[in-house]
Amino acid sequence: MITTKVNLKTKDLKSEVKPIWCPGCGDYGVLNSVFRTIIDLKLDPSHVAVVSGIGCSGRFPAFVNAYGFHGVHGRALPLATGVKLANPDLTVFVVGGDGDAFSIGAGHLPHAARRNVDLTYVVMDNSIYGLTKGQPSPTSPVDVAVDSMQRHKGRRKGMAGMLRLAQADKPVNPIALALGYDASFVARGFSGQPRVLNEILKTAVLHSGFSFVQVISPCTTFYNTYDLWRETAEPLPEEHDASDRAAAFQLALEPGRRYTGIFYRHERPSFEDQVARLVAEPTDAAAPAAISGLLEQFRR
Ligand SMILES: Cc1ncc(C[n+]2csc(CCOP(=O)(O)OP(=O)(O)O)c2C)c(N)n1
Ligand code: SF4
Repeated sequence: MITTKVNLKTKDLKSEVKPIWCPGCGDYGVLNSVFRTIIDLKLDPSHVAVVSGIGCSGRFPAFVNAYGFHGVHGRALPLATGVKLANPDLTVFVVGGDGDAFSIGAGHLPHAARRNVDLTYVVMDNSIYGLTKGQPSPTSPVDVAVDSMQRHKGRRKGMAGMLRLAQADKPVNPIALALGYDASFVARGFSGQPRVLNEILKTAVLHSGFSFVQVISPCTTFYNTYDLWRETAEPLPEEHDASDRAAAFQLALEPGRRYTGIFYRHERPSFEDQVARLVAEPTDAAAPAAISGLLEQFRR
C-alpha cells in the first residue's frame, strides 16, 4: 500500500467522467465511500487501481481518478489478480454487481478467495440485473416480480406487461458463499449507511489478503430495496468474535436477520507473498533452461 502526504479531497478523486447512474442508485453511495476510504487511508491515487466487469456497477472505474480497467462480464477477479500480481504495490479495488459476481463470474470467486489474492472485492448487490433492465439475479428473493421494461413504459407501449418477470429460484447467500470459499475477510455493508460502509472498506483495504465486501446497493429503477434495508439492517451482535468462522456462518445463515459489519477476519499469507516466495526459492535449479529463462523475466 503506497500512501501520500497530500490531503486529498473528493474533487481530486472524481474523474472528468460524470456518473450516469439513475437518481438515487445505491452505487453513488458506494462510490462516495470508496472516495472516503482513499482519502482516510491517504492512498496515493497513482497507486490505486479499480477493476470491474460489466453492469451498471461496472462503470465505476471510469468515475475514479486512478488507474482503471473496465473488463468483460464476470471476469473482474481474474483481471484484478493479474493486475495485483504484476504490480503488488497497487491497492486494487474490484467492483461489480451480483450478476457479475454470482452468475457469469461465479466460478472465479472461490479461487480468488482460497488463493487469498490481496484485493478488496466490493460487490454492489441490488438483487437484480440493472444494466440489462431488471431481470432476476442470483440474489433475487424467490417471490420477486419485476417489470423488466418499466423504464420504457410509454415509449414502448405493450412491452412492459409482456416482460414482467417472476422467478422461483432460491437466492444464494453471498456471505455464506464467501465463508465457504475461505475468504480471509468477509463483510456486509449497506450503501444507505455510508459511515459503517466506510469503516468496513477501510478495514478491508488494510487487510492483507482477499477481502469480500457485499454491499447492498439498491436499484431505484428496477428493484428498490432501500426501505426494506433501512428498516431491517442491523449491526452484527457486539459480542461476535470475527475470528470465529463457525460463528460467522451461523450469523450468515440466521433466518430473517440482515446483519451488517465484519463477519470474519483471519490473517494468512497472501497469494502475491506466496508467489514471491516460490519465485525466490531455488526451485529452478533442476528446471530446464527454458523455464529458468522465463522465471528470470518475471524477476525483472
Ligand atoms: C458475456 C456476456 N453475457 C451477458 C451480457 C449481458 N449483461 C450485461 S450486464 C448483465 C448483468 C448486470 O447485472 P449485475 O452484474 O448485477 O450488475 P448491475 O447492472 O445490476 O450493476 C448482463 C447479463 C454481457 N454483457 N456479456
Ligand atoms: S438501472 Fe438500477 S443499478 Fe442501474 S443505474 Fe439505474 S438504479 Fe442503478
